[in-house]
Amino acid sequence: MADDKKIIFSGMQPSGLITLGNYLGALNNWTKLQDDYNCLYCIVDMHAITVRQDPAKLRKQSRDLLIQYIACGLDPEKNIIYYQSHVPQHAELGWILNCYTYMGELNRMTQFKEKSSKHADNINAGLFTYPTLMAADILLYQTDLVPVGEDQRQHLELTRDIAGRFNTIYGDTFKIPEGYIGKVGARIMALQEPTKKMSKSDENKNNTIALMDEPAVIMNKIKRAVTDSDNQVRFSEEKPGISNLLNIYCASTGYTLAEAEKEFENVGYGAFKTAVGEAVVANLEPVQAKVRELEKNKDYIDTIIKVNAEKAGRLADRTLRKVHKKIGFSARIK
Ligand code: ATP
Ligand code: LTN
Repeated sequence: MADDKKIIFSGMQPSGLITLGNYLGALNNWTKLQDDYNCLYCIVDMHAITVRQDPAKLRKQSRDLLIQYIACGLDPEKNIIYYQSHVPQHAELGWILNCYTYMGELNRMTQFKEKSSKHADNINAGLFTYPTLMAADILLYQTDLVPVGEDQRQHLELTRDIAGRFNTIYGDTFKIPEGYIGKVGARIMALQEPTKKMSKSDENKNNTIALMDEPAVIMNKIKRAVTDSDNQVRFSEEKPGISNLLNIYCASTGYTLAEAEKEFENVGYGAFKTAVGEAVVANLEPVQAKVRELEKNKDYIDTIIKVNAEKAGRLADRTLRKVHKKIGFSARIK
C-alpha cells in the first residue's frame, strides 16, 4: 500500500444477494475511489452471524459477494478484498474495545433496537456488541474515511468516541475516522413499498432487484413496481414510487433528475417503466457476464481470498501490537 494515500475501509454483510441498492448506493461509488485511496473492503461474515444464518447459504453468499465486488469493478490488486473471519485480529480488537465501551452507549443504538424487535427470539450478546466489532474493523487499519449509508452514521460516531476515549487514556493510538457519503449517494427504495429502503435481507423478492436477476425478471419487477394514479413522471415527495424509479433511472444512466423529467414529460408510466427497466438491464448485463466468467475461475478467486487476507492481517497486526503494548499485555516471547 502506498503510504501517501488516505485509507478507506468499508464492509458489507453477506446476508443475502446484493441488490441494485447496494450496487448504485455503494459498490458503484467504491470503484471510483480505487486509484486515489488505499481501500479495504471486507465481507463481514462475523457481523452476519449476529442473526441466525444457514451455514451453506452463508458460505455461498460470502463467495458470491466477493466475486460480485470484483465483477462490479473493484480491482483485487488495488483494493484489499477479504473475509473478516480470515483476519482474527478483528475479533481480538473487538474484545478489547468491548472493555472501553459502555452498556449505555450500546443501548442507544437504533440498529440494535430494530434488530432485536425483528429477531425477538434471538437477542444475543453479539447483536448488542455489534458496534464494537465494527469499531474494531475500522480502527485496526488506521482508517481515514468510511463510506457508509446514513443508517450507519450512529455506529461511526460511536467508533469515533471509542477511539477518542482510548487515545485520551493511552496517548495517540487510533486515527479518528470520518464518514464518507458519496456524491451520488442514491438511496434506492423497495419497489413494492417505496417509503422503505431496498434491502438484501427483505423477504419479499418483488421489493428488490438482485444484481444477478435475469433481464426478464428485472423488467417484470419494474413493471410491477408500485406507483400512483396521476400519470406524471415527476420527482416529488408525494410520489415515492415514481421518484424512486426516476432515481434508479438517473443513477443507471448518469442523467440528472431534470433531464430525466424532461425526457419523460409526455410519456405514460408504462413506457417510462420500460425505459427504466432497459437502463437497469444495460447497466447490470456486463457485471453479470463478468460474474459468470469469474465463477469459472476457482483458482484465481481462491488466490485472491488467500493473498488479500494475508495483506489485511499484516496491516491489522501493526495496530494490534501497538494496542497490546499500551494496555499492558506482555510481549510475546520469540
Ligand atoms: P441488510 O438487508 O442485510 O441490512 P442492506 O441491503 O440493507 O443489507 P448493507 O449491507 O446494510 O445493505 O449495506 C451495504 C452498503 O450498501 C452500505 O454502504 C449501504 O449504504 C448501501 N445500501 C444498502 N441499501 C441501499 C439502498 N437501498 N440504497 C442505497 N444504498 C444502499
Ligand atoms: N454495519 C455495516 C457493515 C459493516 C461496516 C463495517 C461498514 C461492518 N463493519 C466497517 C463500514 C465499516 C452495515 O450493516 N452496512
